[in-house]
Amino acid sequence: MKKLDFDLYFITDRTLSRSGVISDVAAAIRGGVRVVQYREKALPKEKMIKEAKELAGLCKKAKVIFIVNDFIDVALACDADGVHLGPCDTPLAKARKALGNGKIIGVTAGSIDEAKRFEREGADYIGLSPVFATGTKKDAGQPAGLSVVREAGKKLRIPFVAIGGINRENLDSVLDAGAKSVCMISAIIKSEDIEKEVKAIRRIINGHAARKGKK
Ligand code: 3NM
Repeated sequence: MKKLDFDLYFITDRTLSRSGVISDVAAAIRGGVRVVQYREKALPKEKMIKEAKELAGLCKKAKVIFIVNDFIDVALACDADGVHLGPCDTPLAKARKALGNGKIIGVTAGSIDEAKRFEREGADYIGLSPVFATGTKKDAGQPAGLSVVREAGKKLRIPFVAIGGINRENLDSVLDAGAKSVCMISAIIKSEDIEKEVKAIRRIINGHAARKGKK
C-alpha cells in the first residue's frame, strides 16, 4: 500500500475561480494543502497539458501530491503522481495498466460496498462522496452522511478522503466521524483569501489531531 500523507485535499474548479486555476493552487499550497487534484473538463487537450505541467511543477516544488482527474494522457504528459477516477471515467484496470503500480489511483465511491469493490480492484484511495449536499458537482448523488464516514473508517483498509459540502463549520464533525482526510472545493475557492482560508482549515485539522493525540 502506498503511504499517502493527504489530510487536506484540494480540487481545482475553473468555473468557481476568480483569480485563475494557477493562482488558486499557488495560494492553496501556501496555505498548506497536501494534495492538489486538477479537475478540468472544458479546456482543449493541449491547453490542459500546458496548465497541468505548470501545476505539477508548483506541487513538486512544495512536495504536494499532484493528481489529475480522469485524463490518463494528461497525467502521463505532466508526470503527475496519479489520477482520480469518477464513476463515468476510465475503468480502474485500464488506468492501472496505463500508469503502472508506481502511480496513485483514487476512485470516487458513494457507498461502502462500492468502496470495498474498488479496494479489491487495486485503488490506492477512495473519494467518499458526497458526505453532505453540494452544489459544486451536479451529479454527485444523495449525501452519504457521517454514518458512512464512520463505517469507512472501520471497514476500509485503504485511505479515504471525505468529499462534498465540507466547510470550516462542519469540519470537526467529519473529523470526529473518523475521516483522516478531507477535501473542499467551494469552501476554499469561494473564500475571500484562499491562503488565509486554508490556514484556518489547517488549524482546525491540526487542533483535532492534537486533541486526539492527548486522548
Ligand atoms: N465529489 P464542495 S468532487 C461531491 O471527485 C464531490 O468525487 C467529487 O465540492 C469527486 O467541496 C465533489 O464544493 C464536489 O462541496 C465537492
